[in-house]
Amino acid sequence: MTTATVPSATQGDVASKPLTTNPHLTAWVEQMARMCQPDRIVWCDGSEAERKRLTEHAVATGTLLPLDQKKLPGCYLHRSNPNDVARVEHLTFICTPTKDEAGPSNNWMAPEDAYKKLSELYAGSMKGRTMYVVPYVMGPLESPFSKVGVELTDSVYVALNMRIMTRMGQGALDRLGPESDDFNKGLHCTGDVNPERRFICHFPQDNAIWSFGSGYGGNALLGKKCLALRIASYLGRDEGWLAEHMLILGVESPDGEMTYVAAAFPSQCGKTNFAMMIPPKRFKGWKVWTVGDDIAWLRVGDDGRLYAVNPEAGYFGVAPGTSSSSNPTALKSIQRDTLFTNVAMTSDGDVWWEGKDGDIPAELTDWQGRPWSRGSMEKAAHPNSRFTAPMKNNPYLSKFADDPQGVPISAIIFGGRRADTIPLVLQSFNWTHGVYFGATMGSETTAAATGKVGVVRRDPFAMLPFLGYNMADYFKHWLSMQAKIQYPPKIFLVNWFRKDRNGKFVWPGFGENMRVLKWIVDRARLRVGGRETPFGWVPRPGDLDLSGLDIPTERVEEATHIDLDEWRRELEGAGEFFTTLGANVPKELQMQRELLLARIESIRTSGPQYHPPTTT
Ligand code: GTP
Ligand code: SPV
Ligand code: MN
Repeated sequence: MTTATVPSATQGDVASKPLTTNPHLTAWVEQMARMCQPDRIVWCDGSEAERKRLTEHAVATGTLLPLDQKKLPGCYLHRSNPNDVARVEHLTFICTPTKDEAGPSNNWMAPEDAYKKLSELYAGSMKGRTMYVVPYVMGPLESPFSKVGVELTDSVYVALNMRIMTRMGQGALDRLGPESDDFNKGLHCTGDVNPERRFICHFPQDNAIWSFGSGYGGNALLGKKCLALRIASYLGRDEGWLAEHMLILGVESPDGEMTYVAAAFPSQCGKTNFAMMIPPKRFKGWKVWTVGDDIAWLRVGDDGRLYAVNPEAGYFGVAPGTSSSSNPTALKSIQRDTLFTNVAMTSDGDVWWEGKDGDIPAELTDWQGRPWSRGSMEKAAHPNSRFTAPMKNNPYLSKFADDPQGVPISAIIFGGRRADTIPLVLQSFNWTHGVYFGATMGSETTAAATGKVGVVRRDPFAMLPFLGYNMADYFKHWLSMQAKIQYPPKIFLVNWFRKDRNGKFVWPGFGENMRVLKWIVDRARLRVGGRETPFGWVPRPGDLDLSGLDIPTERVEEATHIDLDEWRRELEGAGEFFTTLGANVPKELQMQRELLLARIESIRTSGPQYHPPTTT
């Protein structure tokens, strides 16, 4: 192991005594420490004094660079290893006893093989380093649905990020109590940040996560994708609830009526932006309140409605494209106590990224710490550069963001990044058809994961990289939820990313998505019309409020257009995808697909010329 580059302890990094007497926790920490052999163990209590200490240590050792503390108080920049800038789906494993349990859409390793392989990597890997013990809760501290986790990490950056993203510290230990062994055991070691020696392994049966060789985002902040989605989805199947890659928002009408909506879009496809939307002028008096921007835990309440809780306490948001016109709420949320990762820096200690407001600075330091000048062909900020901001910073944080029961959901929205085929908005005919929307979602790949960008792939429920068990069983689980929900949310499909012949987005998106959201809310409340198409309900002309929208009618038509040939290809693609998932894909979804295909055929063979619906 390379100890030469490892920083030595500073004052802020001195060993501490266990903050609990819980024998399960202390024994596990000792066992992991025997394997990793850190020089010292630091238990995190989540206090302000601790934040200060750890931050000073991170600055002293070069892990964090202070930004202009007058302009951006409490804000720091971190630069990750350039080979470690995104999630690594090909190195992420679900380690269930059988391969079939993980299913064909996941990478699988036998648990004993994974433990053995990673034990060898962990052995002595924290020599010369500190092991931080980071206790945390996913979900509000008082919620009966929340889950306790403990992450052992050699990264002070991870400890500081977990402090923002979760309820971290003494509160988690108090919640766990002196005797319970009901906590997720997360072990994270940055190792030598070698992609050849990088593994993110999940052991759902053991409620354990072992991550080695990456210090970035979802690979390293184990409460987020690893626990709150992969492990939680597995628990949800057994316990009758859903862990989803969804934002949660509340939309308030001028007369104070609140409607809650959850929406699943794949990584870098607009969740944070939608969750923080500022409605355009035309929608004076309307407000959108953020409950969550990435993850939703959905359960059926005693009143038969579906309730959503955001298990996180902060935003790990995409920086590029964030501006006062696209997302002013995010901009306000990152003015203080925010950690920036892989963005560019100005000479006066401010942050910068492509798509930020104002003139492009003439000179910058790029995300790798190199000088950068305007006009350079290279991006100054990495496309997956991020901010980590406390949700408390959000001026439009819902007052129910901390509610132990969550908020009642009236509509579920699925959406992807699709240059063609998928219209601006479509409502499903029923729950099964809505589950079909989710199960067959397609989206272009983005910089959130390593690999090629811009390739359309099936990403069911935006959960392809985040599901902790077999995809076909997950579809079944979604279908089975209908029987449990007395008042099921209405289900919609949206696409903000349709392009014209010149490759330009046809729909303006961002705040203008309020027009679509308004129709969705009104449909969910059964008070606006729609037109039936073979593939779902769409707004009739006049149903979408387009007043004040400064784009030609043809653009709206292009955005809402339904093309039978494109849909036939879409349905064929979905069929091929189902085949890859094995024989267990629920019959309801197979038949749904066949029904839709048959509708196209009957229009083609017997009907008059099909008139695609227009919304204008
Ligand atoms: P993850 O954090 O990776 O899960 O991403 P996310 O789903 O929260 O996506 P986010 O809101 O950060 O948006 C990702 C990218 O899509 C940013 O570059 C946005 O500027 C862009 N984007 C978001 N909403 C819209 C939209 O309505 N239209 C267009 N054209 N782009 C959008
Ligand atoms: C995503 O990729 O969906 C993210 C970022 O939200 S990460 O935490 O890295 O998974
Ligand atoms: Mn995400």
